Amino acid sequence: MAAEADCQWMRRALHLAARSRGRTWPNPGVGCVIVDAQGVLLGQGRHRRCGAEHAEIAALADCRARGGDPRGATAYVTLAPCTSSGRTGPCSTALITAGLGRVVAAIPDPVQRPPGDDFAAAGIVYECGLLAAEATELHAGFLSRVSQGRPRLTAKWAMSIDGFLATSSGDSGWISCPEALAFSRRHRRHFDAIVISGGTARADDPRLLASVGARHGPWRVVVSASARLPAQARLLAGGDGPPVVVIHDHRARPAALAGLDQAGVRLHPLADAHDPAQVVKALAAIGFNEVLVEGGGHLHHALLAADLYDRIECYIGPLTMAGGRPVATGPGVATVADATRWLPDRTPRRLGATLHCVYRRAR
Ligand code: AOF
Ligand code: ZN
Repeated sequence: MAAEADCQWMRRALHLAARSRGRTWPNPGVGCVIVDAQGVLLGQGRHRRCGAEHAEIAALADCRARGGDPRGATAYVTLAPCTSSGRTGPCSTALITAGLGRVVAAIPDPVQRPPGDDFAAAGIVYECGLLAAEATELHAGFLSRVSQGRPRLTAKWAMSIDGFLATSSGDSGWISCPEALAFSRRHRRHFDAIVISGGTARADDPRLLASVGARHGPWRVVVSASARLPAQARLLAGGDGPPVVVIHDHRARPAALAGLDQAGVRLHPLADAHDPAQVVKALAAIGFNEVLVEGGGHLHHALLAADLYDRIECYIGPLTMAGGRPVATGPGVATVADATRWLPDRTPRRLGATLHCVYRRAR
């Protein structure tokens, strides 16, 4: 049984790490806390963006800035310290040089050589596995991309009680209430990228921003084989929001591609942009760890049918349509036995008159 104090400090490191969600891709948003033998916090830090110092280095710097001495202290890290030099130096070496007495990691880093031998040689006690389930959830996108070559994929849709995304004529405004709209917009900032289909881009003309006028935030990705986006699309307007990527294929006309290129769009060609596996691979190749797919029905159908979603965030608005455009447009399974099973992730939350339900794929 892990000591309660150890759990508390690791929880603090996890909270710090959670603040980096959506900001560090392709890197994981790691958190680190340094505590002395008396149980006094000496310093804390987190990885804030790709290319910036790692969590351990930030925590050591914080410790020194507060006039603390990390010698003999314990470092709690949400992911095992790195042992190689990438954009920054190995954190294992920095911790050894700083003279720490003990390092506690929540989970191993699958792309790094484990630091245990280096720590042992330096006389540092090293433990890995504290609050592993929580850290695995927090770093799930990074772990999925580096271990399986795909980001963690979350589907998001707002539907009527009777299961429609839009009316038969395509009207989808105000299915949920203002509280739910505000929540779901802010919630976008926890993701590295927001993905929609070309059809949704043309029909709804969304900006896909995490807040009004946001310069930073998730990249905006449109999957459109033909790369057809109206020149006046709000996604392209202004040019000061987060980058826009269009994933397309040979069906795209050169003139359409040239127009997008001129508008500053990053073009990502595929052999077949209708193949969901290729799209997901492309998202991983760009470096996204956590991706939110906001529709529409054809894209949801393709990804559901290929069992490529890991999570679903479903908003149920307080209305019925008695028909309309379904969440997934396409042939479904033949029998209930063939249906895909999902685990409710938490108690549904009420946002005004809207229910927010989260499901996790039972893999
Ligand atoms: C850590 N602490 O805070 C993070 C780690 O290119 P670099 O130098 O930023 O290294 C990126 C790799 O470092 C990344 O792939 C992952 O394995 C690890 N991330 N490691 O010790 C941190 N963010
Ligand atoms: Zn590191």
